[in-house]
Amino acid sequence: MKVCIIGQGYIGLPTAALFCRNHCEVVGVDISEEMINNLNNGIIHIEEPGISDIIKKAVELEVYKASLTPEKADAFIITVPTPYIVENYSCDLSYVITACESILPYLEKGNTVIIESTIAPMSTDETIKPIFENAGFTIGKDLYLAHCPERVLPGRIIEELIHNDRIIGGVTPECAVKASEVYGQFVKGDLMLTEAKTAELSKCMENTFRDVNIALANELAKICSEIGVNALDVIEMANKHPRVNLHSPGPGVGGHCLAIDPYFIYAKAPETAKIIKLARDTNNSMPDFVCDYVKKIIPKGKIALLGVSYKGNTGDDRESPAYDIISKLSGDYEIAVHDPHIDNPDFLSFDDATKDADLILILCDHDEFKELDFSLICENMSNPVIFDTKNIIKEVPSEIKLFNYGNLYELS
Ligand code: SAJ
Repeated sequence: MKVCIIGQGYIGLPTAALFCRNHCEVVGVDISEEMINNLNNGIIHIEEPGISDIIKKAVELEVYKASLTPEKADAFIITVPTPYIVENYSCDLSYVITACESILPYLEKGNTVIIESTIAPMSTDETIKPIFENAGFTIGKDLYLAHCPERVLPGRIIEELIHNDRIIGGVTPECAVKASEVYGQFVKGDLMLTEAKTAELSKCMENTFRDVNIALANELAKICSEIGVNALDVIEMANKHPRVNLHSPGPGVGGHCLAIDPYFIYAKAPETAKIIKLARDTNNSMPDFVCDYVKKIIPKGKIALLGVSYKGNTGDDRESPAYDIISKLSGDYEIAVHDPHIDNPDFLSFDDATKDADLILILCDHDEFKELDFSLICENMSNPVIFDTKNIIKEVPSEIKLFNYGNLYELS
């Protein structure tokens, strides 16, 4: 099978790798010339275990090729970003539409087209299907169109792409069958065949479920800091109940999924999707909450800010609440950023960031931050204080003062 994948990012490239490893030929298309050149030399641009080796080998064996333009293939998979439109929170389909239009000259009867990008409910039927119908195809008869959302966790993408169950939302039942044959090349999880609109809403709801639960944990952290209870203990105790799973509070919710997908549902039913919108607002309010407590801990001085990735052990900083926190604090404080997973000339080493700092502010749970060099901290800081918004520091020596969501009420 030959597969043409439009978009060689966090999902498109690992997906390409797995097709290659399972004896398919892949053309990976992207708009970035630099990325294409690198990929054709086996150099990848994402930090994700396992992918680099597969792509290197696939380039050598000439089963993977990156290109600026699509080619004829049996299946076309669209994995381009879908941001939200700031004014009305709706799903910005412009990249998906452009990608669909870009494959039109290469499409042949019998091909399968799959949209993997997360899209708002009804997008496939109302917006994407007409692009192909207007080009003369009859969907379900001579072209097969489906929405098959990805549902993988950064850091475990290869593992999850293979083993997670997969939603296959066909525009017609025939489309779902054809799309399932494509994923049958490498997916070992169940392939669940359904309608496109069901697939769209299921995907958005998965991330909304998590966003709402995180909002609940964040609201609990705020309540506890107000009334004088240890929020972390509450979560630990409550989670001993067999049917309770309180999530973890943090500095806010980042990433390209949880921070965006709930808006796609909200935009479709703004009068009804009240919990969904409130959860987004609560999570968006966390940078302010963090900044308020930073101000209570130190009114001015130097902050060593650890971690700007949106989640631990990735170099992905999309929608990271850290940037909001940096911009809110930088007027009043000297901010020294350290993030071992992000290549940025403005970021400092741990030693330089903490030198003469008044506060260490932890915003991300990278493994490197779980075991900090406390003796270096005591050497570098005259009055060492840590504010750990991710609850990753379990114990500190007596010379260091630790704040986390368990004891913020001491500052109220
Ligand atoms: N976070 C918290 N508290 C928690 C859990 C997470 O504050 O208890 C924060 C994280 O720090 C991060 C954000 O939420 O800023 C999102 O992290 P995440 O690990 O929950 O989610 P993503 O965006 O990396 O991946 C999600 C996953 N969805 C679900 O778990 C329902 C993944 O399976 C999806 O494939 C992915 O979104 C996607 O592509 O949609």
